[in-house]
Formats: sequence, structure tokens, C-alpha cells
Amino acid sequence: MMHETMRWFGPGDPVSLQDLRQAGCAGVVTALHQVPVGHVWTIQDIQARKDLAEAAGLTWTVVESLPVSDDIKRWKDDCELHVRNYMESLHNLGACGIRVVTYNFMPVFDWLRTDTGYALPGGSLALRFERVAFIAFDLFMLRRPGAEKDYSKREIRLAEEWMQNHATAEQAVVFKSVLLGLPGSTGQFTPEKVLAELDAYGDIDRLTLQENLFRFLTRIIPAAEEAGIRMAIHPDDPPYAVFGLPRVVSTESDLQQIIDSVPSASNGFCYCTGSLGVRADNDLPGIIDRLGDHIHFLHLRNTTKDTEGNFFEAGHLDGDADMVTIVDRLLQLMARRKVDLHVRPDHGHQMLDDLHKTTYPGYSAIGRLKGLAELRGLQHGLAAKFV
Ligand code: DNO
Repeated sequence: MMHETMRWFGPGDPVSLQDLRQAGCAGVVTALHQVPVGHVWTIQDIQARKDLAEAAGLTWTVVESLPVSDDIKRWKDDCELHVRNYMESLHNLGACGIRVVTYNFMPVFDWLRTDTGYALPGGSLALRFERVAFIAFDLFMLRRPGAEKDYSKREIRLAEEWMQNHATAEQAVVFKSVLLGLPGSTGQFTPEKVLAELDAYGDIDRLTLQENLFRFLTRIIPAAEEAGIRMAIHPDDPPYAVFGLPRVVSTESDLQQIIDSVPSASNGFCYCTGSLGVRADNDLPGIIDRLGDHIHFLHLRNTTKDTEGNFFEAGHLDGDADMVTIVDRLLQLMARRKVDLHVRPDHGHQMLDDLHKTTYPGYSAIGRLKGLAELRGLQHGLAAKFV
């Protein structure tokens, strides 16, 4: 059976560990967001976080994320030091009994949306990505040098029209949403910072980024093996190049190449239906069938997309991903592999009392509780046939 968990951003998270416990979690997914990227996670800090979880009756089961620095992704500057620190953090996590570590290899940004408060018909709020608004941001708000060459004439015209048809306040929503700081921070990127970061990736194309990922894996997977840890790379969100930056964890073929780069039981991925599902060419159940042995963690959420590249986050059982088939296949996979994978709902809707609270975008309590309850019901209903 899947072990149900939720993400917790640490003591500053307005959603408490007790809230997660009441939601029905036995495990918690968390990270030491206070440690600067590239630094070592010490045993003392890891143990302190573990103790906090245990005091609330929960077990820290999965790290999300042990972040990979942009120096590593670019394989420049402090890269060597950061790789060594990463290995030391893995060693320390293993010593504290942590067995799964999630990370991503997206340059500069993590997930990107153009609206974190997209109103659904009933009044709850969802995260949304509107492609033309994103292009308008890139061309006319960020003013990224050379951005025009990444878009078609039609897209540029639509982005111009978008700017004309949207008031300053609507443009501000896009500006603020795209420039959200990394998950777990309340900060914002500034256009200046983003432009400088993008510039530092100037000479890095898709192939180089992929090579850098494989170099990183060659170094850290043996350390993960030694520490008894399974690494779960998180797919790109959205799963394609943005701001002219390559992304290399977007498709089944990308995942296959990652797995093949360093064959090891410790080298796997986080099966995130929300991220992978945004591409119509990703066959979600097929990925379980073909790459299931390398799935170490599950993010089950859903999106509704259109042919123009827009998507919003639907209810966990709604949207385009066929969650019934997916959970059914996952139950078969776990029975075959004789493992229980950890699962978490992701990006719940902001709804009911949470509409009046400030939480990390996508991480209010009630929407995730609803997502978790739906997944739990589905799993128990389907599991009945395995008894
Ligand atoms: C979104 C999450 C991602 C994920 C990282 C993993 O809410 O799924 O932020 O944690 O990409 O490194």
C-alpha cells in the first residue's frame, strides 16, 4: 500500500505537524530550508527536525528537497565544493535513517505558474499556467534579451494583445506569480536577479545540462548507495524549456537516460503525475509499466490542459490524468516489487477557511487534506481486489 504523507516546510509553516497528523498522515516530507543551498546538512540539524516530527507522532520519511545548487547545474565555480557537501549531507541523512531523497535539476527556477489564485467555479483557488501570459511576462515585463527568438510570430502577437487587454493589476498578478521565490521561501525573485541568473546559463545548452546531471549522478549515486538512500529526481514543471533555459527531466526518454546514466537501485525518480501530465506525449500509466522499478516516491496530483499550452491544477481525481488507472497500476507495481512507496498529494486548492489564510502557494491545509482523502479512498477501494 502507498504510505500517505504531506509536505511540511518546517517550524515557520502555518500548517502545523498536528494538522498533518489530523489529515491522516503517518509520515512527513520535509527539508531543512534554513540551510543555504550548497551547504552541508549536519547530523545535529537533521536529528532536530526528526525529533520535531516524532514529537508530533509523525515519521520523517522523505526529504524534499536536498537542493542542487546552480553551480552544480552549470558545473562551474563552487561546483566541486557543493558536490562534496551534497555527498556529506547524504551520508548524514542516511546515518539518521532517512531512506528517500527528492531533488530536481531545473535551472534557476523550480515550478512556475502565472496565477496562484485562479478561481474555480465553486470559489476555491487553484494554480494556473497561462502560456500567453508567461510569454508576455518574458517579453514585456522581464524584457529578457533575445527572448523573441524563442517564440513564433503568432505567439508574440498574442502576447502583445494580452498586454493590451489586461489591466496593470492583472499584469501584476502574473509578475508576482512567476517571480515567486523557491518553495519554502516567502521571498520573491527580482527581474534583475533572474536576468543575471539566466545570463550565467548563457552557454549551457540542453546537452551540456544533461551531461552535468550525469556527472553529478556519477559522483553522488555511489554516496547514496553507501548511505542506504534512494534518490528520486523530480520532473520539470512545466516539462519543457522556459526562458530559453533547457530542461532535461521532462519526458519518459529523459527519465530513461537518467536511469541508464548510472545503473543503480539508488538512482530513480519521483513519479509526479502533475508535472509529467502536462505533456500530452507522456503516457502516465505506461511510464509505471516501463520504468516502475525506478520509482522511489509519488506525487499524485492532476492538471487540466488545453492545446494552447495552458493548464490549471484540477482536483486530484479530476483533470486529464486517469488517477484510477494510475493508482491501480501503482498497487500492482508495489505488489510485484514488494515495496510500499510514499505518496503525497500536491498543490491542493485553497478553499473554505483557508481562503482567509496566508499559506505557501499550493500548500494550504484543507485542499491537500481533500486530495489526500480522495487518494486514500481510491487506494482502499482498489486495494480490496488485491486481498
Ligand atoms: C512542487 C514540488 C516541487 C518539488 C521540487 C523537488 O510543489 O513538487 O517544488 O519539491 O521540484 O526538488
